[in-house]
Amino acid sequence: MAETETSRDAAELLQRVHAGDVRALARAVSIVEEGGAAAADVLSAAHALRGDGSAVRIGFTGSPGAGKSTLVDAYARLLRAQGEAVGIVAVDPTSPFHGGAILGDRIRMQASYSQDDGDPGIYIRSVATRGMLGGLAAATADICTVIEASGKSRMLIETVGVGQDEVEVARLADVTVLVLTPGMGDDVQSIKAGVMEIADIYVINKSDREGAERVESEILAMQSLAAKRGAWTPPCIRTVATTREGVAELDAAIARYVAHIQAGGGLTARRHLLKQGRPAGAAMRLDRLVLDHLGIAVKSIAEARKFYETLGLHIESEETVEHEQVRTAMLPLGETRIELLEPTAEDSVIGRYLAKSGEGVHHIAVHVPDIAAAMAAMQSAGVRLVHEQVKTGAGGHRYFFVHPASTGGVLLEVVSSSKEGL
Ligand SMILES: Nc1nc2c(ncn2[C@@H]2O[C@H](COP(=O)(O)OP(=O)(O)O)[C@@H](O)[C@H]2O)c(=O)[nH]1
Ligand SMILES: [Mg+2]
Repeated sequence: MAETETSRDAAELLQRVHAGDVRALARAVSIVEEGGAAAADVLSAAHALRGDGSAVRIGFTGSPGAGKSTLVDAYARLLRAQGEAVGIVAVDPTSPFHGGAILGDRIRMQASYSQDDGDPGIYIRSVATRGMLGGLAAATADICTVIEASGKSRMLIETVGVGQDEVEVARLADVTVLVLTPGMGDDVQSIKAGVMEIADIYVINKSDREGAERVESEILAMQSLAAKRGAWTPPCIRTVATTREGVAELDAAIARYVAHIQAGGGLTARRHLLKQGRPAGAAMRLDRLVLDHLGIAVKSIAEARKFYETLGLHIESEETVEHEQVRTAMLPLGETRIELLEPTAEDSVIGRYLAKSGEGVHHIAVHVPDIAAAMAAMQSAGVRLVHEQVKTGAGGHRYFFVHPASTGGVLLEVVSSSKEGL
């Protein structure tokens, strides 16, 4: 492939980023935010430079006002004292770019490090969330990649959100910290199950206030009811972000979790995958694994099918899966199939996916003969699963999902047919 003008420019820009030029980094991030061809060049230059691995990405999520910014600020200081180079990405999907919340965060955080003339070991960026092409999570991941090219070893990602946004941030973080507070009406029971489940670590911030114990006992009660999530039980850390109490304990918990996923090959495998494009689970030696289908989220099956029909494919079966609020169409393609997914409700998994990320590949599915064995193998390898239980779908087929944090960013469905592996 011939080197274009822009890819040469991008490589040069990234060399400056790598050498620690903060203005070059700010420009590179802006180019990626804007999207388009120049963004693709900057990203591939960033991937090339990032070398051995990405930084450890730590997501902080929770309700507005929980103290996420204050906690990120306190944790960044601790990491700097340990000699880590830190990148911070603040994402606020509820505010326009120049809105009060984000600006307030930015001023406070930058004031504390005086980034412009100060510590080159830290870089802070706020991310606009309106009108992000390709979705917020993808854009945030790309911005992380560029910042990591400047040699940052830790990325702290702050997301404000209710529901889907927490799940999105978890997709790109290695470690997800869910920040809760005593009182404020956000009883653990009122937090959607899907949000609680993404936490690798619970923080009860504002523990200087009444009620920290109650929140903690609610979490413990919930954990004793829930199915055990592999070998890791998310710990509860109490903090007072304003005085930095508990921040060292949070750091220790994060270190334990990183060691846990590394022991399972998690982080290393993820890095390996990013670098080499090889499957993370190679060491698990799952037998007779075949590609079952590629799931593509579309607005309309009727519209999308036209293209596939010009390719000579045809819809073999179509059905509505009520409990998932999705209509599916299967198109055989060689040994495998394409599955078109059209939401039947806006507030469904696929509906929200479309709103966030637009049409595109939603998941890939592999078929295994023995699904229970496949799940056990993944659990013992420390692979992160979306749910720790095999579910039964249409036609009695059985399935579970592997979290994108373990696969290099793609939601992976593992399926077996009804009679197998029982
Ligand atoms: N009492 C108390 N206040 C805190 C604590 N952490 C943060 N705050 C305050 O809570 C408010 C919201 O904090 P902020 O970090 O902006 O929350 P965010 O919206 O989650 O990012 C600010 O006024 C903080 O000073 C804490 O541990 N204890
Ligand atoms: Mg904040």
